[in-house]
Amino acid sequence: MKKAFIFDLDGVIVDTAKFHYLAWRNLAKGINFDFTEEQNEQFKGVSRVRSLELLLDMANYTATQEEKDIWLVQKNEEYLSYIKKMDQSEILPDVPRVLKHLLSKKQGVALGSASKNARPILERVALLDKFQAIVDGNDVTIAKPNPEVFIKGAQALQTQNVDCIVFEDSIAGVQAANTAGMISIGIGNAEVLHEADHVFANFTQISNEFLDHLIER
Ligand code: B16
Ligand code: MG
Repeated sequence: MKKAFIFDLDGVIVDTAKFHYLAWRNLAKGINFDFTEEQNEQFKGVSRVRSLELLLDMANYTATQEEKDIWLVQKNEEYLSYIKKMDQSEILPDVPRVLKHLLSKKQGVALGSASKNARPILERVALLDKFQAIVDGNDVTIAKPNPEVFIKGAQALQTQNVDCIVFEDSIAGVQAANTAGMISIGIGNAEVLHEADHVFANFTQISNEFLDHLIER
């Protein structure tokens, strides 16, 4: 049996939410807004443009299009300065073991991320060659919870949606997988991700036997 396993990036393979937070917080300081880590939770899985809109709403700040354009570039430049310092130690626990197991069983493996920086991040952590297809923020026109990103991943691996399994840390991503008719596996808090078919705190909780069960079903 051949299935396609589609991985989200931020919060599933690496924890880059902390870098997004630092960059958004510095930007918020410029408009005298104290952006908290708790507020940053709402930015997970959300596109860069939509994140800025959310931040401006929170700060109750009406920006011109010119300001928005400048800030989007500024935020990304600061984010990239953190990404440049990443290495393999930033890969979340047991992700390499799961990838290795799936590839040893000749399964399809793809990335499905909202980030426009997915490729440089995978390069930094030396995982780029593990993915047979990469669908990221540069390839999609409609953001999660729309299933476009995962449907494109399935197409790239020439696999039917019902034969796809998605690993996601965001509610919007789980909803996107469900809408596409794929198996959704939430990585994180079971209460937050209750719409997922299965939820695990992290990959250390996902056994090779469970992966085999998904392959054979
Ligand atoms: P960028 P994912 C998402 O990645 C992040 O969770 C979200 O916080 C970020 O705003 C978005 O990518 C866009 O990222 O600014 O790098 O294009 O979780 O879908 O892998
Ligand atoms: Mg994510």
